[in-house]
Amino acid sequence: WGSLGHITIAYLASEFVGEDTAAYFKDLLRNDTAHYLAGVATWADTIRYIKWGRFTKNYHFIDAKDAPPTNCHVDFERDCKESCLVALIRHTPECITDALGEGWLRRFRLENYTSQMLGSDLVAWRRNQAAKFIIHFMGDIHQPLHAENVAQGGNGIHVKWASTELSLHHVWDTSIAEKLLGGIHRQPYPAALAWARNLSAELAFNYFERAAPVIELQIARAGYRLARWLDLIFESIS
Ligand code: DCM
Ligand code: DCM
Ligand code: DCM
Ligand code: ZN
Ligand code: ZN
Repeated sequence: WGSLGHITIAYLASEFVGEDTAAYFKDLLRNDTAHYLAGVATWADTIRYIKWGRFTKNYHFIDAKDAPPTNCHVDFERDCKESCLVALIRHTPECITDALGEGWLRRFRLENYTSQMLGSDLVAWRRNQAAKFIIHFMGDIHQPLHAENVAQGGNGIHVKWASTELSLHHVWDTSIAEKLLGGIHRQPYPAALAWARNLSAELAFNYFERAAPVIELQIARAGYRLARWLDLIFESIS
């Protein structure tokens, strides 16, 4: 998701968590306001682009090698190599048992962020970081194109959106949600490049009307599930 999606999911989660869970995460994230989850929801996207955080770039998705639209499912054995989105949140770190190469310990410590949070020996800044990854990845795991291999999650599918050429991935990450919430206004695409649009698939006229409810449902699920997940983490360690 784009920022709007992640922030919305985090606000939803803060509506649903228990009081004690909220107090715990406000303390951990050093933020006593209503924005304590929303304020860190996009942090994982900001560190993808800086040197030390580059290893987390591929953590935001899992490439399910299924066959949509006839057969849609994630197969953990098939789709998750040494690290993937699902493994980051899952409690049992099955998927990284094959990652016994160099740097295994470091990868292990950074990969399964839920396991990290449940451990008692985690230094405070790492616990803080693990929480921020969980808040973000619980969102991404609900973006359908973040769990699909075809055209790298739709990044290679070019479509027309409000006379602009965008990837289908971007439309699902950002454009539909922004339109739904009356978001930003886009400049018309430069006329000189207009001819290039015939490379693009024309989205069905009612694509927005059909996709928007799916996105709303996924955002709602992500927010509610994130809240329950944080509650369970808090209950386990308290
Ligand atoms: N690293 C990290 N989080 C940071 C800073 C760095 O995960 N905030 C990465 C880069 C380090 C590696 O983790 O080389 C190991 O860090 P450490 O030696 O602090 O465990
Ligand atoms: N962090 C770190 N080492 C750095 C930079 C950041 O360990 N050189 C960690 C600490 C926090 C997170 O990254 O978990 C960012 O923290 P903050 O937003 O409070 O700066
Ligand atoms: N992405 C994805 N599946 C892939 C590759 C990328 O879901 N196989 C996501 C990650 C980012 C967006 O697509 O949200 C753009 O990725 P990148 O910046 O790596 O091109
Ligand atoms: Zn995305
Ligand atoms: Zn992400």
